[in-house]
Amino acid sequence: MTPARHQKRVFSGIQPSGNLTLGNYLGALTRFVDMQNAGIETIYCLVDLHAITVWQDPKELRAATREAAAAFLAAGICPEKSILFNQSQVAAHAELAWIFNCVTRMGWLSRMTQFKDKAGKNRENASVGLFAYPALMAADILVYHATHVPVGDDQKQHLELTRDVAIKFNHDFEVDFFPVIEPVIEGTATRVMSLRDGTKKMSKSDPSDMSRINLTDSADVIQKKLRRARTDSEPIAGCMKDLEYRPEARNLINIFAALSAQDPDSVAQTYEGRQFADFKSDLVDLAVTKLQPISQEMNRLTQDPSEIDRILGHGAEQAAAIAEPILRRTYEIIGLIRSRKGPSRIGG
Ligand code: AQP
Repeated sequence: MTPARHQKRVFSGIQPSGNLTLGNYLGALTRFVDMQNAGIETIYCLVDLHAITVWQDPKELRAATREAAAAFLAAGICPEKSILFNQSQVAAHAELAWIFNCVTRMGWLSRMTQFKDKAGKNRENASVGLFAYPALMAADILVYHATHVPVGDDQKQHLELTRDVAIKFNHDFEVDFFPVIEPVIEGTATRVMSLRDGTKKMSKSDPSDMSRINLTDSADVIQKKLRRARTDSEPIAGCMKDLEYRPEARNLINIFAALSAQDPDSVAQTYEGRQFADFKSDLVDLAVTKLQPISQEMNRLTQDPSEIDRILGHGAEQAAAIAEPILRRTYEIIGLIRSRKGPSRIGG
């Protein structure tokens, strides 16, 4: 349970590890905007330190970070209502992550399926950062004493680890300091699947660009990708239960439902008995109508990188002002002496 003394505070992040996808948009960004507009305190972060757990070209990383910031803004994140910044500008994330590396157990990290997936067969060659990724994620959240974390379904295991870190820290040092967070995994599109394989998550690092819709895709590209999206030869069934063993069909119906704010069963009912060609043509119209204003706004915003940097810098100052006292108190609890402010700490 979240201790009552912790006020409700939302934190979440997205890696600037490539073009943001429809999965990031439906599973995360739209939820971020909803929480912001519900008047809750919201802190959103481009987690660039997570992105470098696998190789990133420096020039592309900088561009992807600005582009991801533009996606947040274009999707409706407002810097006057939410704190928006990139992780590496607030040193407290990395500092608390080291402490959490010493709280987290090897066994916990060894069980993380994302590490297994991303490291693949060649684990010996994976970075230590990729292995320790969930401890940094716990630090991202707990350095703000965040209580609620909206994410897609794939992050569930990492959030359970964040809870374990908070519980172990509080137990080891006999304090009630870090909140035990609530994952917020809600909506019809908590796991958007690849357009090429309905059993695999849509991911920005999938080698096939045809597997995903990027938020920067033009109307023509969206049309091409959705028309070529894998389906089966059966007509559409009238309810989701009857699509249980048809993952590609389920995925496209779920995407339609999420984009049109409908229940998946009512979408299935509307198209019952029809072939996928008709359905896909309506899905293209819907996706283009919803996504084109976002990509156009992203395009406009990325023309002015200094304005994006200004927004991120301002957000980093606000974020550091919240994180610094929490980090300072963490040091005290552990017994680490900290007698002066860090030289380059923003807002500390
Ligand atoms: N396919 C998805 N469906 C629903 N939600 C998704 N998210 C990601 N993919 C989907 C959610 O987006 C948020 C940010 O995720 P991330 O980019 O930081 O990392 P990820 O989950 O590893 O996403 P990717 O696209 O697969 O990135 P890469 O390829 O770089 O690893 C999270 O809330 C996530 O759940």
